[in-house]
Amino acid sequence: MPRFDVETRAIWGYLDSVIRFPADFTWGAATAAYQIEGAWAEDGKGESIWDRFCHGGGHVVGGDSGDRACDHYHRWGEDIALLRELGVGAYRFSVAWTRVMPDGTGAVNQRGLDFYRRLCDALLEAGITPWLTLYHWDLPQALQERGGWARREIADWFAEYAAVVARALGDRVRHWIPLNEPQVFAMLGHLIGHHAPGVINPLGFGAVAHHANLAHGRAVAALRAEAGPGARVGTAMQTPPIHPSTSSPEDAAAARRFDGLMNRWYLDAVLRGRYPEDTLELLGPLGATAAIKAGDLELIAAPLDFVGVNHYTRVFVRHEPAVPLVALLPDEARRVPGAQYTDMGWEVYPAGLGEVLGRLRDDYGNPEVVITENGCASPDRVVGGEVADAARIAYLEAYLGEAAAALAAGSRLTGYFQWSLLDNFEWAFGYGKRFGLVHVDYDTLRRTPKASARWYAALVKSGEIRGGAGRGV
Ligand code: IFM
Repeated sequence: MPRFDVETRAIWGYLDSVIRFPADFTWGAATAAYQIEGAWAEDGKGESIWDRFCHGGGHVVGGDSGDRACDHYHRWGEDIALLRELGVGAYRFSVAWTRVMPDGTGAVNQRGLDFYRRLCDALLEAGITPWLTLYHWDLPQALQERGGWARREIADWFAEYAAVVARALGDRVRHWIPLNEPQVFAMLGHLIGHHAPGVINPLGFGAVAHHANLAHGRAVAALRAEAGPGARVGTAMQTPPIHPSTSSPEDAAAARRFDGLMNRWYLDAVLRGRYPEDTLELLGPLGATAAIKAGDLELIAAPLDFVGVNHYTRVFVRHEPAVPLVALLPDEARRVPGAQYTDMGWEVYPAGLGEVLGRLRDDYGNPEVVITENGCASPDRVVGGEVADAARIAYLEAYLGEAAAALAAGSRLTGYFQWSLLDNFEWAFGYGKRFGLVHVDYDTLRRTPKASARWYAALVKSGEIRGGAGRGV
Protein backbone atom coordinates (compact mmCIF):
# COMPACT_ATOMS: atom_id res chain seq x y z
CA MET A 1 0.00 0.00 0.00
CA PRO A 2 1.43 3.42 -0.85
CA ARG A 3 1.87 5.56 2.27
CA PHE A 4 0.51 8.68 0.61
CA ASP A 5 -2.24 9.76 -1.64
CA VAL A 6 -2.00 11.44 -5.02
CA GLU A 7 -5.33 12.50 -6.37
CA THR A 8 -4.01 13.75 -9.70
CA ARG A 9 -0.64 14.05 -11.38
CA ALA A 10 0.88 17.49 -11.59
CA ILE A 11 0.50 19.22 -14.92
CA TRP A 12 2.92 22.03 -15.59
CA GLY A 13 1.23 25.36 -15.02
CA TYR A 14 -2.03 23.88 -13.89
CA LEU A 15 -2.63 21.79 -10.86
CA ASP A 16 -5.79 21.82 -8.80
CA SER A 17 -5.35 18.64 -6.82
CA VAL A 18 -3.91 17.75 -3.44
CA ILE A 19 -0.71 15.73 -3.22
CA ARG A 20 0.26 14.23 0.13
CA PHE A 21 3.75 13.00 0.91
CA PRO A 22 4.54 10.43 3.61
CA ALA A 23 4.76 11.77 7.16
CA ASP A 24 8.38 10.63 7.49
CA PHE A 25 9.50 12.16 4.17
CA THR A 26 12.70 14.23 4.52
CA TRP A 27 12.32 17.85 3.43
CA GLY A 28 15.49 19.84 3.07
CA ALA A 29 17.39 22.64 1.38
CA ALA A 30 20.86 22.44 -0.16
CA THR A 31 23.92 24.64 -0.73
CA ALA A 32 27.62 24.17 -1.51
CA ALA A 33 30.71 25.68 0.11
CA TYR A 34 32.22 27.65 -2.77
CA GLN A 35 28.82 28.97 -3.83
CA ILE A 36 27.93 30.56 -0.48
CA GLU A 37 30.76 30.69 2.05
CA GLY A 38 33.06 33.47 0.84
CA ALA A 39 36.03 33.99 3.23
CA TRP A 40 38.16 32.40 0.55
CA ALA A 41 41.48 32.93 2.33
CA GLU A 42 40.45 33.15 5.99
CA ASP A 43 41.46 31.17 9.04
CA GLY A 44 44.09 29.12 7.25
CA LYS A 45 42.01 28.08 4.25
CA GLY A 46 44.08 27.00 1.23
CA GLU A 47 43.49 27.96 -2.39
CA SER A 48 41.07 25.83 -4.43
CA ILE A 49 40.83 25.37 -8.18
CA TRP A 50 37.76 27.62 -8.19
CA ASP A 51 39.68 30.39 -6.40
CA ARG A 52 42.38 30.12 -9.05
CA PHE A 53 39.93 29.83 -11.95
CA CYS A 54 37.97 32.94 -10.91
CA HIS A 55 41.03 35.02 -10.04
CA GLY A 56 42.54 34.17 -13.41
CA GLY A 57 39.77 36.20 -15.06
CA GLY A 58 37.87 35.60 -18.24
CA HIS A 59 36.14 32.41 -17.16
CA VAL A 60 33.13 33.69 -15.24
CA VAL A 61 30.44 36.10 -16.40
CA GLY A 62 31.09 39.59 -15.01
CA GLY A 63 34.45 38.52 -13.58
CA ASP A 64 32.58 37.25 -10.50
CA SER A 65 34.21 35.00 -7.92
CA GLY A 66 33.27 33.23 -4.71
CA ASP A 67 35.60 35.46 -2.67
CA ARG A 68 32.72 36.88 -0.66
CA ALA A 69 29.72 35.02 -2.10
CA CYS A 70 26.88 35.13 0.49
CA ASP A 71 29.40 35.53 3.32
CA HIS A 72 27.87 32.43 4.87
CA TYR A 73 31.19 31.80 6.65
CA HIS A 74 30.32 34.73 8.93
CA ARG A 75 26.53 34.70 8.62
CA TRP A 76 25.83 31.02 9.13
CA GLY A 77 23.78 31.75 12.25
CA GLU A 78 21.41 33.90 10.21
CA ASP A 79 21.22 31.18 7.56
CA ILE A 80 20.31 28.55 10.13
CA ALA A 81 17.56 30.88 11.31
CA LEU A 82 16.28 30.93 7.70
CA LEU A 83 16.29 27.13 7.64
CA ARG A 84 14.27 27.16 10.85
CA GLU A 85 11.76 29.50 9.25
CA LEU A 86 11.41 27.05 6.39
CA GLY A 87 10.86 24.32 8.95
CA VAL A 88 13.03 21.84 7.03
CA GLY A 89 14.27 18.76 8.81
CA ALA A 90 17.54 18.52 6.86
CA TYR A 91 20.22 20.75 5.40
CA ARG A 92 22.65 19.59 2.73
CA PHE A 93 25.92 21.54 2.62
CA SER A 94 29.45 20.81 1.48
CA VAL A 95 32.77 21.02 3.25
CA ALA A 96 35.51 23.02 1.53
CA TRP A 97 38.42 20.57 1.31
CA THR A 98 40.89 23.48 1.49
CA ARG A 99 39.47 24.75 4.80
CA VAL A 100 40.16 21.40 6.38
CA MET A 101 43.36 20.42 4.55
CA PRO A 102 44.80 23.54 2.87
CA ASP A 103 47.18 21.51 0.68
CA GLY A 104 44.73 18.66 0.14
CA THR A 105 46.74 16.07 2.07
CA GLY A 106 48.82 16.06 5.24
CA ALA A 107 48.34 18.96 7.63
CA VAL A 108 44.85 19.47 9.03
CA ASN A 109 43.60 23.00 9.72
CA GLN A 110 41.76 22.85 13.02
CA ARG A 111 40.05 26.21 12.46
CA GLY A 112 38.46 24.84 9.30
CA LEU A 113 37.13 21.78 11.09
CA ASP A 114 35.89 23.98 13.94
CA PHE A 115 33.78 25.99 11.51
CA TYR A 116 31.91 22.87 10.38
CA ARG A 117 31.67 21.60 13.97
CA ARG A 118 29.96 24.82 15.02
CA LEU A 119 27.68 24.67 11.99
CA CYS A 120 26.65 21.08 12.72
CA ASP A 121 26.13 21.75 16.41
CA ALA A 122 23.87 24.71 15.65
CA LEU A 123 21.92 22.68 13.07
CA LEU A 124 21.40 19.84 15.52
CA GLU A 125 20.32 22.26 18.20
CA ALA A 126 17.77 23.66 15.74
CA GLY A 127 16.46 20.13 15.08
CA ILE A 128 17.91 20.10 11.54
CA THR A 129 19.82 17.02 10.37
CA PRO A 130 23.12 17.80 8.59
CA TRP A 131 23.69 16.07 5.24
CA LEU A 132 27.33 16.52 4.35
CA THR A 133 28.84 16.52 0.85
CA LEU A 134 32.60 16.08 0.88
CA TYR A 135 33.37 17.39 -2.60
CA HIS A 136 31.32 20.00 -4.41
CA TRP A 137 33.97 20.84 -7.04
CA ASP A 138 36.51 22.92 -5.04
CA LEU A 139 39.61 20.75 -5.36
CA PRO A 140 42.69 22.04 -3.52
CA GLN A 141 44.89 23.88 -6.04
CA ALA A 142 47.90 22.10 -4.52
CA LEU A 143 46.41 18.79 -5.68
CA GLN A 144 45.66 20.18 -9.12
CA GLU A 145 49.33 20.98 -9.39
CA ARG A 146 50.08 17.33 -8.66
CA GLY A 147 47.80 16.28 -11.52
CA GLY A 148 44.37 16.48 -9.88
CA TRP A 149 41.66 14.20 -11.24
CA ALA A 150 43.95 12.96 -14.00
CA ARG A 151 46.07 11.14 -11.40
CA ARG A 152 45.07 7.81 -9.86
CA GLU A 153 46.38 9.09 -6.52
CA ILE A 154 43.38 11.43 -6.33
CA ALA A 155 41.50 8.46 -4.88
CA ASP A 156 44.06 8.13 -2.04
CA TRP A 157 44.01 11.86 -1.39
CA PHE A 158 40.23 11.94 -1.32
CA ALA A 159 40.02 8.93 0.99
CA GLU A 160 42.49 10.60 3.38
CA TYR A 161 40.37 13.76 3.44
CA ALA A 162 37.14 11.75 3.86
CA ALA A 163 38.62 9.96 6.86
CA VAL A 164 39.73 13.24 8.47
CA VAL A 165 36.25 14.76 8.13
CA ALA A 166 34.53 11.54 9.21
CA ARG A 167 36.66 11.30 12.36
CA ALA A 168 36.03 14.96 13.21
CA LEU A 169 32.30 15.10 12.46
CA GLY A 170 31.12 11.49 12.55
CA ASP A 171 29.63 12.02 16.01
CA ARG A 172 27.41 14.78 14.60
CA VAL A 173 26.78 13.79 10.98
CA ARG A 174 24.94 10.63 9.87
CA HIS A 175 24.28 11.42 6.18
CA TRP A 176 27.26 11.52 3.83
CA ILE A 177 27.67 12.18 0.12
CA PRO A 178 31.22 11.81 -1.22
CA LEU A 179 30.95 13.56 -4.61
CA ASN A 180 28.55 16.06 -6.06
CA GLU A 181 27.78 15.32 -9.73
CA PRO A 182 30.96 13.56 -10.84
CA GLN A 183 29.65 13.61 -14.42
CA VAL A 184 29.43 17.39 -14.41
CA PHE A 185 32.81 18.23 -12.90
CA ALA A 186 34.52 15.65 -15.09
CA MET A 187 32.93 16.89 -18.31
CA LEU A 188 32.83 20.65 -17.71
CA GLY A 189 36.18 20.81 -15.95
CA HIS A 190 38.23 18.36 -18.03
CA LEU A 191 36.62 17.92 -21.43
CA ILE A 192 35.24 21.30 -22.39
CA GLY A 193 36.97 23.57 -19.87
CA HIS A 194 33.95 25.65 -18.86
CA HIS A 195 34.55 24.95 -15.19
CA ALA A 196 37.67 24.83 -13.03
CA PRO A 197 40.34 23.73 -13.62
CA GLY A 198 39.49 24.72 -17.22
CA VAL A 199 41.17 21.71 -18.81
CA ILE A 200 40.27 20.70 -22.38
CA ASN A 201 41.83 17.31 -22.77
CA PRO A 202 39.71 14.71 -24.54
CA LEU A 203 42.63 12.27 -24.56
CA GLY A 204 42.73 12.20 -20.76
CA PHE A 205 38.99 12.37 -20.16
CA GLY A 206 38.52 8.62 -19.76
CA ALA A 207 41.02 8.51 -16.91
CA VAL A 208 39.34 11.44 -15.13
CA ALA A 209 35.93 9.78 -15.47
CA HIS A 210 37.27 6.54 -13.96
CA HIS A 211 39.16 8.29 -11.17
CA ALA A 212 35.96 10.10 -10.15
CA ASN A 213 34.26 6.72 -9.65
CA LEU A 214 37.30 5.32 -7.89
CA ALA A 215 37.47 8.29 -5.52
CA HIS A 216 33.78 7.76 -4.73
CA GLY A 217 34.46 4.10 -3.90
CA ARG A 218 37.49 4.86 -1.73
CA ALA A 219 35.58 7.56 0.16
CA VAL A 220 32.66 5.20 0.80
CA ALA A 221 35.12 2.73 2.36
CA ALA A 222 36.74 5.48 4.46
CA LEU A 223 33.35 6.70 5.68
CA ARG A 224 32.24 3.17 6.58
CA ALA A 225 35.44 2.76 8.57
CA GLU A 226 35.54 6.14 10.28
CA ALA A 227 32.11 7.78 10.45
CA GLY A 228 30.56 5.50 13.05
CA PRO A 229 28.09 2.64 12.87
CA GLY A 230 24.98 4.68 12.03
CA ALA A 231 26.49 6.40 8.98
CA ARG A 232 24.30 6.51 5.86
CA VAL A 233 26.28 6.99 2.67
CA GLY A 234 24.93 7.87 -0.76
CA THR A 235 25.53 9.87 -3.92
CA ALA A 236 24.39 13.09 -5.61
CA MET A 237 24.31 12.32 -9.32
CA GLN A 238 23.12 14.51 -12.16
CA THR A 239 21.61 11.90 -14.47
CA PRO A 240 19.17 13.71 -16.77
CA PRO A 241 17.14 12.05 -19.49
CA ILE A 242 19.06 12.34 -22.76
CA HIS A 243 16.80 12.70 -25.78
CA PRO A 244 17.72 12.83 -29.48
CA SER A 245 17.17 16.21 -31.13
CA THR A 246 15.28 14.64 -34.04
CA SER A 247 13.91 11.23 -34.93
CA SER A 248 16.92 10.43 -37.14
CA PRO A 249 18.83 7.21 -36.32
CA GLU A 250 22.05 9.26 -36.18
CA ASP A 251 20.65 11.50 -33.46
CA ALA A 252 19.33 8.47 -31.58
CA ALA A 253 22.83 6.96 -31.65
CA ALA A 254 24.39 10.25 -30.49
CA ALA A 255 21.89 10.45 -27.61
CA ARG A 256 22.71 6.90 -26.59
CA ARG A 257 26.43 7.74 -26.61
CA PHE A 258 25.88 10.82 -24.51
CA ASP A 259 23.66 8.87 -22.10
CA GLY A 260 26.60 6.50 -21.67
CA LEU A 261 29.03 9.32 -20.96
CA MET A 262 26.77 11.27 -18.64
CA ASN A 263 24.68 8.63 -16.93
CA ARG A 264 25.50 4.96 -17.43
CA TRP A 265 29.26 5.36 -16.87
CA TYR A 266 28.49 6.39 -13.28
CA LEU A 267 25.23 4.55 -12.55
CA ASP A 268 26.40 1.22 -13.97
CA ALA A 269 29.73 1.40 -12.15
CA VAL A 270 28.28 2.37 -8.78
CA LEU A 271 25.08 0.32 -8.88
CA ARG A 272 26.08 -2.65 -11.07
CA GLY A 273 29.83 -2.90 -10.64
CA ARG A 274 30.62 -2.72 -14.36
CA TYR A 275 31.13 -0.18 -17.10
CA PRO A 276 28.73 -0.11 -20.06
CA GLU A 277 30.49 -1.68 -23.03
CA ASP A 278 29.56 0.99 -25.58
CA THR A 279 30.88 3.76 -23.32
CA LEU A 280 34.01 1.81 -22.51
CA GLU A 281 34.63 1.64 -26.25
CA LEU A 282 34.53 5.44 -26.34
CA LEU A 283 36.46 6.20 -23.18
CA GLY A 284 38.88 3.27 -23.30
CA PRO A 285 41.18 4.93 -25.85
CA LEU A 286 40.80 8.24 -23.99
CA GLY A 287 42.68 6.90 -20.98
CA ALA A 288 40.07 4.75 -19.27
CA THR A 289 41.53 1.38 -20.26
CA ALA A 290 44.91 2.27 -18.82
CA ALA A 291 43.32 3.72 -15.68
CA ILE A 292 41.07 0.80 -14.72
CA LYS A 293 42.85 -1.74 -12.49
CA ALA A 294 41.76 -5.09 -11.10
CA GLY A 295 39.49 -4.66 -8.10
CA ASP A 296 38.47 -1.07 -8.88
CA LEU A 297 34.91 -1.87 -9.85
CA GLU A 298 34.27 -3.98 -6.75
CA LEU A 299 35.34 -1.02 -4.67
CA ILE A 300 33.27 1.44 -6.68
CA ALA A 301 30.15 -0.71 -6.34
CA ALA A 302 30.23 -1.03 -2.54
CA PRO A 303 26.63 -0.98 -1.26
CA LEU A 304 25.07 2.43 -0.64
CA ASP A 305 22.25 3.52 1.63
CA PHE A 306 20.65 5.84 -0.91
CA VAL A 307 21.08 7.18 -4.42
CA GLY A 308 20.94 10.96 -4.59
CA VAL A 309 19.45 12.50 -7.72
CA ASN A 310 20.12 16.11 -8.70
CA HIS A 311 17.56 17.01 -11.32
CA TYR A 312 16.66 20.09 -13.36
CA THR A 313 15.83 19.37 -17.01
CA ARG A 314 16.35 17.01 -19.92
CA VAL A 315 19.18 17.20 -22.45
CA PHE A 316 18.92 17.01 -26.23
CA VAL A 317 21.74 15.63 -28.34
CA ARG A 318 22.26 15.72 -32.08
CA HIS A 319 24.73 13.98 -34.30
CA GLU A 320 27.43 16.31 -35.62
CA PRO A 321 29.43 14.55 -38.32
CA ALA A 322 31.90 17.38 -38.97
CA VAL A 323 33.25 17.50 -35.42
CA PRO A 324 33.00 14.06 -33.84
CA LEU A 325 33.36 15.26 -30.26
CA VAL A 326 30.46 17.66 -30.61
CA ALA A 327 28.30 14.60 -31.04
CA LEU A 328 29.07 14.00 -27.38
CA LEU A 329 27.76 17.39 -26.27
CA PRO A 330 24.24 18.71 -25.65
CA ASP A 331 22.37 20.44 -28.43
CA GLU A 332 21.71 23.70 -26.63
CA ALA A 333 20.12 25.31 -29.64
CA ARG A 334 17.24 22.82 -29.64
CA ARG A 335 14.05 24.50 -28.44
CA VAL A 336 10.74 22.79 -27.86
CA PRO A 337 7.86 24.84 -29.30
CA GLY A 338 5.52 25.98 -26.55
CA ALA A 339 7.82 24.85 -23.74
CA GLN A 340 8.80 27.14 -20.88
CA TYR A 341 12.44 27.78 -20.05
CA THR A 342 14.08 28.87 -16.80
CA ASP A 343 16.55 31.73 -16.52
CA MET A 344 19.34 29.21 -17.21
CA GLY A 345 17.72 28.49 -20.58
CA TRP A 346 16.79 25.04 -19.28
CA GLU A 347 13.52 23.56 -20.42
CA VAL A 348 10.88 23.09 -17.74
CA TYR A 349 10.21 19.41 -18.24
CA PRO A 350 8.84 17.79 -15.08
CA ALA A 351 8.30 14.45 -16.83
CA GLY A 352 12.10 14.15 -16.92
CA LEU A 353 12.16 13.67 -13.16
CA GLY A 354 9.65 10.86 -13.53
CA GLU A 355 11.86 9.35 -16.22
CA VAL A 356 14.98 9.40 -14.01
CA LEU A 357 13.16 7.98 -11.01
CA GLY A 358 11.52 5.34 -13.20
CA ARG A 359 14.90 4.34 -14.63
CA LEU A 360 16.36 3.84 -11.16
CA ARG A 361 13.31 1.85 -10.14
CA ASP A 362 13.05 -0.33 -13.24
CA ASP A 363 16.64 -0.68 -14.47
CA TYR A 364 18.77 -0.30 -11.36
CA GLY A 365 17.05 -2.45 -8.74
CA ASN A 366 14.86 0.23 -7.14
CA PRO A 367 17.33 1.61 -4.59
CA GLU A 368 16.30 4.10 -1.92
CA VAL A 369 16.39 7.48 -3.66
CA VAL A 370 16.64 11.02 -2.36
CA ILE A 371 16.27 14.05 -4.62
CA THR A 372 19.41 15.83 -3.45
CA GLU A 373 18.83 18.89 -5.67
CA ASN A 374 15.95 20.35 -7.64
CA GLY A 375 14.99 23.93 -8.37
CA CYS A 376 15.16 26.68 -10.96
CA ALA A 377 16.76 30.03 -11.66
CA SER A 378 14.52 33.03 -12.18
CA PRO A 379 15.27 36.75 -12.48
CA ASP A 380 13.97 37.60 -9.00
CA ARG A 381 13.86 41.14 -7.66
CA VAL A 382 12.86 42.60 -4.34
CA VAL A 383 9.94 44.98 -4.80
CA GLY A 384 8.49 46.60 -1.70
CA GLY A 385 10.25 44.05 0.49
CA GLU A 386 8.74 41.08 -1.38
CA VAL A 387 9.96 38.71 -4.09
CA ALA A 388 7.07 37.36 -6.13
CA ASP A 389 8.64 34.27 -7.71
CA ALA A 390 5.52 32.59 -9.00
CA ALA A 391 7.43 30.79 -11.73
CA ARG A 392 9.54 28.96 -9.12
CA ILE A 393 6.45 27.84 -7.21
CA ALA A 394 4.84 26.55 -10.40
CA TYR A 395 8.07 24.72 -11.30
CA LEU A 396 8.30 23.10 -7.89
CA GLU A 397 4.63 22.10 -7.89
CA ALA A 398 5.07 20.38 -11.21
CA TYR A 399 8.32 18.58 -10.36
CA LEU A 400 7.04 17.48 -6.95
CA GLY A 401 3.93 16.19 -8.66
CA GLU A 402 6.20 13.92 -10.71
CA ALA A 403 8.02 12.87 -7.56
CA ALA A 404 4.73 11.92 -5.95
CA ALA A 405 3.67 10.01 -9.06
CA ALA A 406 6.94 8.07 -8.94
CA LEU A 407 6.27 7.19 -5.32
CA ALA A 408 2.84 5.94 -6.33
CA ALA A 409 4.49 3.81 -9.00
CA GLY A 410 6.74 2.14 -6.43
CA SER A 411 9.91 4.28 -6.35
CA ARG A 412 11.55 4.25 -2.92
CA LEU A 413 11.84 8.01 -2.72
CA THR A 414 12.42 9.20 0.84
CA GLY A 415 13.46 12.83 0.61
CA TYR A 416 13.73 16.06 -1.34
CA PHE A 417 16.23 18.90 -1.12
CA GLN A 418 15.43 22.21 -2.71
CA TRP A 419 18.30 23.84 -4.62
CA SER A 420 18.97 26.25 -3.16
CA LEU A 421 18.47 27.80 0.25
CA LEU A 422 20.07 31.06 -0.96
CA ASP A 423 20.77 32.80 -4.22
CA ASN A 424 24.44 32.08 -4.77
CA PHE A 425 27.45 31.91 -7.09
CA GLU A 426 26.27 29.91 -10.09
CA TRP A 427 29.71 28.82 -11.30
CA ALA A 428 30.60 30.14 -14.78
CA PHE A 429 27.38 32.21 -14.76
CA GLY A 430 28.44 34.14 -11.66
CA TYR A 431 25.78 35.86 -9.56
CA GLY A 432 23.37 36.60 -12.42
CA LYS A 433 21.39 33.38 -11.96
CA ARG A 434 19.23 33.20 -8.86
CA PHE A 435 18.26 29.74 -7.61
CA GLY A 436 17.41 30.60 -3.98
CA LEU A 437 14.29 30.33 -1.90
CA VAL A 438 15.88 33.34 -0.23
CA HIS A 439 16.99 36.37 -2.22
CA VAL A 440 20.48 37.73 -1.50
CA ASP A 441 21.37 41.34 -2.20
CA TYR A 442 25.05 41.02 -3.09
CA ASP A 443 25.84 44.61 -2.08
CA THR A 444 24.35 44.53 1.40
CA LEU A 445 24.18 40.72 1.79
CA ARG A 446 20.65 41.19 3.05
CA ARG A 447 18.56 38.04 2.86
CA THR A 448 14.88 38.29 1.84
CA PRO A 449 12.78 35.12 1.79
CA LYS A 450 10.89 34.87 -1.48
CA ALA A 451 7.24 33.88 -1.90
CA SER A 452 8.52 30.39 -2.74
CA ALA A 453 10.09 30.17 0.73
CA ARG A 454 6.67 30.67 2.31
CA TRP A 455 5.20 28.16 -0.13
CA TYR A 456 7.89 25.61 0.70
CA ALA A 457 7.48 26.17 4.45
CA ALA A 458 3.76 25.42 4.11
CA LEU A 459 4.55 22.23 2.18
CA VAL A 460 7.12 21.12 4.73
CA LYS A 461 4.66 21.72 7.56
CA SER A 462 1.67 20.01 6.00
CA GLY A 463 3.34 17.44 3.72
CA GLU A 464 0.77 18.54 1.15
CA ILE A 465 0.72 20.51 -2.05
CA ARG A 466 -2.52 22.26 -2.82
CA GLY A 467 -2.33 22.94 -6.50
CA GLY A 468 -2.23 26.25 -8.22
CA ALA A 469 -0.63 28.27 -5.39
CA GLY A 470 1.93 29.77 -7.76
CA ARG A 471 -0.79 31.46 -9.76
CA GLY A 472 -1.82 33.59 -6.81
CA VAL A 473 1.61 35.12 -6.20
O1 IFM B 1 24.41 25.33 -8.73
C1 IFM B 1 24.49 24.04 -9.23
C2 IFM B 1 25.03 23.09 -8.18
O2 IFM B 1 26.27 23.49 -7.70
C3 IFM B 1 25.18 21.70 -8.77
N1 IFM B 1 23.95 21.28 -9.38
C4 IFM B 1 23.32 22.17 -10.31
C5 IFM B 1 23.15 23.54 -9.68
C6 IFM B 1 22.46 24.49 -10.67
O3 IFM B 1 23.24 24.62 -11.81
